[in-house]
Amino acid sequence: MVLIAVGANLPLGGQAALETCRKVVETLRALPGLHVVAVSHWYESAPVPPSGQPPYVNGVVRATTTLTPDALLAALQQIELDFGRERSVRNAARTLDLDIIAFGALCQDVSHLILPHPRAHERAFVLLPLRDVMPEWVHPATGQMLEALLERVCGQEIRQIQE
Ligand code: PH2
Ligand code: MG
Ligand code: MG
Repeated sequence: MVLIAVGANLPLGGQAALETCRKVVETLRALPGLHVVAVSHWYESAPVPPSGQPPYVNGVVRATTTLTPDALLAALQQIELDFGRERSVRNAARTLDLDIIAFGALCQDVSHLILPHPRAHERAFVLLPLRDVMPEWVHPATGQMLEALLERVCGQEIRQIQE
């Protein structure tokens, strides 16, 4: 079981961020070695930390995979590039961000890929869509249940986009 966070806050050509997020799910469905099991609703929130950037569209995809964590990361980074991602400073606005939130119960602290994602547990824009696809999720490193983590981020402003 792998959980992939999808985020975007810049249009790609004439394509709005929400449309990019929907399209990337189709790209993930076509990725060899990845089997998409569930896709969350889409959510809109202000950038964290606050900045003058456009709001983000976020969601979470639940999948199974035969890829290794590194191979999956490489595939996701290639998809980001295919969707116009340009890397500049940290937290810069982006046309697409794909983050591995968790790879089964794997806990690793390797600099290029920390698992589970080191900030996932403190972000409503990850935890709310995660609940859509895996309400029974338990944080592999701390043993905290998703509901407990959600209580701690309930002050963060976020809204579900009506589809
Ligand atoms: N991603 C970030 C930084 N800040 N804020 C929101 N609301 N959504 C994101 O996906 C996001 C962010 C770095 O990847
Ligand atoms: Mg990110
Ligand atoms: Mg990222």
